[in-house]
Amino acid sequence: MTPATPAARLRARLTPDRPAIAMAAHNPLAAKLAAEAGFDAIWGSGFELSASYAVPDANILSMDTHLAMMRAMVEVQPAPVVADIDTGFGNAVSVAYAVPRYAAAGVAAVVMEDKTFPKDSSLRPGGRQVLVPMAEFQGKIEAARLPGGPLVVARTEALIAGLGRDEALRRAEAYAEAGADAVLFHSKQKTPDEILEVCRAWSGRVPLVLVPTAYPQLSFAEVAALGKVGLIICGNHAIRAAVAAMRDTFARILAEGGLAGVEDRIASVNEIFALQGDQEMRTLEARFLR
Ligand code: SPV
Ligand code: MG
Repeated sequence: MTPATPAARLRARLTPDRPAIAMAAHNPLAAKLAAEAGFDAIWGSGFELSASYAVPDANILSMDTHLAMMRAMVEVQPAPVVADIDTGFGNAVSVAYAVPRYAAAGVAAVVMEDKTFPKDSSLRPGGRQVLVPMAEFQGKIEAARLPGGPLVVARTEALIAGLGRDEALRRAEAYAEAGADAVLFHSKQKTPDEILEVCRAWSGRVPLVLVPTAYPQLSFAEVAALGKVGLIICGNHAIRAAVAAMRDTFARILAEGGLAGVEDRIASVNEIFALQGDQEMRTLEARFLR
């Protein structure tokens, strides 16, 4: 029997009565920690990766930088990787060249948004949120579909762009019609009202994906109760946790004039060895070094 592809494994987990939960990661170590913690999938976030390079999430980094990161995440941990390919790095032709490379890297899904290239962060106050025409994005979805390839998640930014619920739903139907395996509705409203309204009005034709960064008060159980959402993405919580922890540690070391005070507050060197796969290397050393 052929082993299930990463896409098939993820598809089986997009269960609206118990949505899969993905944690964002900006490097393979963060992906490994998320898988160890028990998350169902890894969100290969453009926001996190850009932040880890200290540049804006606006297609400043190249596709190759993101692709290399996705491949490295796939290599070191078992959870399916959901790759954030932004707008697909150009037009539908760009998408047709990009997605096979993501498939070869072993990702389970690509998430592509209907904004113009270069994109701007959806969460940025006053950001450029201009959408491509619906038919153009349908072409991009068709270009992203590969037999046996990653799932294609079509992300509409209609709510982010202020175009309202009806436009969001109209686009979502058109994207499902074009072959999207799931639809992501993104909202940056500070309460879940807008997203709940859209989810309730959704036909249910394909599972939905949510990124509740702006409305964190919506619990996973409340999302499950909607019966429409297959995947919840924790969009940027790895990088934000890392920044808070590093800031605290760095300030403490300088304030205290030494390292002793942080020793019990940070991971031990042995923990890091374990995360680096030290045990596997010892096995190789024993077998092959002479
Ligand atoms: C990301 O994490 O890169 C996303 C989600 O696309 S958001 O930043 O909310 O747009
Ligand atoms: Mg992104």
